[in-house]
Amino acid sequence: MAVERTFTIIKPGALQRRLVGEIISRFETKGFRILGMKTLKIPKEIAEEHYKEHVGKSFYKPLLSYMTSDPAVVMVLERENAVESLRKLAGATNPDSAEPGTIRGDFGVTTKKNIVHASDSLESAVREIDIFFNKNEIINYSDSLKEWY
Ligand code: 3AN
Repeated sequence: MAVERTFTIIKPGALQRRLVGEIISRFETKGFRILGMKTLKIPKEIAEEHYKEHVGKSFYKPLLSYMTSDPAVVMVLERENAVESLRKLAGATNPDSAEPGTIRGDFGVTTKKNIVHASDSLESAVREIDIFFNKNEIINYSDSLKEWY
């Protein structure tokens, strides 16, 4: 299976609820390498670019307002089959439908303010990483754990 990069936003609600460590821990234990990570208050124009496919939908304005209200953590993650794997880890959009054991299933309370974003395709991942990261903020590396034994 191919090694891929994907993109996640740990959304403002997760920071407010002090869930960031718990969520990152799930990424790591699932074997994702963290290639890039930063905290930022997402500027409105960036949120608009990221969510442009949802312009005009009923939840678009509240979504923008939520995503720009407080800081979020954005990350570039890498592993085999990263896009599908992260979507599974995140769970269904509606937390009531999300399976227990998924991030949204375990911590999500409302669809409107769900707590993580995960790219839905390789194409989206490339686009979204480019929106949020400069090239020099992404560090490419491989696992060197064996050297420690
Ligand atoms: P996902 O994040 O699972 O890919 P999308 O891309 O359909 O889902 O929606 C983007 C975000 O918009 C969701 N994470 C959620 O916060 C919000 N959203 C989607 N559908 C609804 C809805 N029916 N009601 C309220 N908010 C929604």
